[in-house]
Amino acid sequence: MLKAIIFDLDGVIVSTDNYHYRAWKMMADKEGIYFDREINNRLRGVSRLESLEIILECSPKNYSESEKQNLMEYKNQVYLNLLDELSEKDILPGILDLLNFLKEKKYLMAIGSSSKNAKKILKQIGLLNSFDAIVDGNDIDRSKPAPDVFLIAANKMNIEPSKCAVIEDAFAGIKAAKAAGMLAIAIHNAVKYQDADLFIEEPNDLIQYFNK
Ligand code: B16
Ligand code: MG
Repeated sequence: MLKAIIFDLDGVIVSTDNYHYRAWKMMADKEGIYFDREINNRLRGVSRLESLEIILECSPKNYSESEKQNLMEYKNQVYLNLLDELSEKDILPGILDLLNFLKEKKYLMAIGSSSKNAKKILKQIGLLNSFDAIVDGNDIDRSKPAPDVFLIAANKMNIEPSKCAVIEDAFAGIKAAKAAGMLAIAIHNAVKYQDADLFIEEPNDLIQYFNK
């Protein structure tokens, strides 16, 4: 019997994925590196450094560790400036109804995000105090597809992993949820991947599922 639901943040609760794209695109253009939305899709759920390494696959130049640090800082600064535009209006459709429904049904709820900016994002959209646990990129050494972020969230809620479900928009996140021994629910971009246990088109589908 499920007791807790762990939400991915970027791409599930709010579309910061487009801000990541715009910030990485500015960095790539500055460096003369080819970057498009298809490459951006590979960055979903993975850490900032791993994202940069994927983008640098298109560059003939070898970047030193300090150059990589500078590129990541540049990207993050652009990204943080873009995040200032975020507000409650950016919460994706159906998410608030789903959170209210789960709360009413007494499920515990957590955030499991690879982002080091997760708390800033949650504050901007007014959801910082809506979860029983928040685990983000600052709490982990290995990002998704490693199960760590979700296992720490389960531990913080004091719930066994097998009693948790994860809602994810990224392949790396679905793999991480499976590796954690949790029910993996795919939404948006992640529905392409067969590994998930449940596929939903919108948050309301999950309300229907729990009401069955
Ligand atoms: P940051 P999630 C992830 O968030 C993003 O999907 C991924 O594109 C990004 O590289 C990662 O956070 C790190 O973000 O640079 O803000 O630390 O989907 O796990 O909520
Ligand atoms: Mg995501």
